[in-house]
Amino acid sequence: IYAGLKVAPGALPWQVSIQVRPQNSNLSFRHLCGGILIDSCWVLTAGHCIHQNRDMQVVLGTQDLASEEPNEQVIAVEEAIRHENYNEKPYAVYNDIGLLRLRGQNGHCAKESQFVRTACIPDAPLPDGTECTISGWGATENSTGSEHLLEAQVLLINQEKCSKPTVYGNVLDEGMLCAGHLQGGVDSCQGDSGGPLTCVENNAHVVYGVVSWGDQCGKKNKPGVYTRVSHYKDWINSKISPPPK
Ligand code: 4AZ
Repeated sequence: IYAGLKVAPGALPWQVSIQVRPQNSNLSFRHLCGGILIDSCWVLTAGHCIHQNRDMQVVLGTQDLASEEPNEQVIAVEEAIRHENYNEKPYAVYNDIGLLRLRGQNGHCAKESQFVRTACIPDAPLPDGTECTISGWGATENSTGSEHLLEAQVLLINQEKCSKPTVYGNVLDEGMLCAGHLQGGVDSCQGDSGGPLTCVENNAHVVYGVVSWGDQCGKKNKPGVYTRVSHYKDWINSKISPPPK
């Protein structure tokens, strides 16, 4: 996060760290991406964060990646699902969304606490200029990553403004949304991918976007691009609660 501030414990209880370990290796897990707890057994993330054939785990309720904290929960990933139409182009990533199913029993995986809680999926579109929160352990203005979870406030930027030739031109589709500050400075960055952009809707925090891509970080006229969660609501529900056979 560029221009971020440290997050208070429990302030963003849906934020997770997605960690990987190379196959056939005893090396320890390392942070790869952010993720968002949307159900006791499901984490929403970016499609580009999903790597098959890698041991994956998620850490919930954590602030500081360098130390073990009393309120953290470490849970193995049982299944990683990337959107069927995920498509990485040199200039943009399409359908950049995925889900991780966590290890557990009878629909219980993460244990809800003051530090671990699900975020809601949005119902309605939010207007241009709405202030929302981004967070993660990714790159900052002066480092390739942060040990401590950071957050920043960004503004939603509508598709028309974000598709101007001086911004992203015609590469955006309806599954993407822009947020940031066109003057630059405040932004998500590498390592924040897959993490939340949450906005307050009817007094509840809704996960409106997933950190996806952008032309570098914090640059003027190059806001962050996020996967538009409302566009994928049916896809998410079809994976989390498939119709009974
Ligand atoms: C990345 O490389 C990345 N400024 C993530 C977010 C943004 C740019 C790049 C948005 O994962």
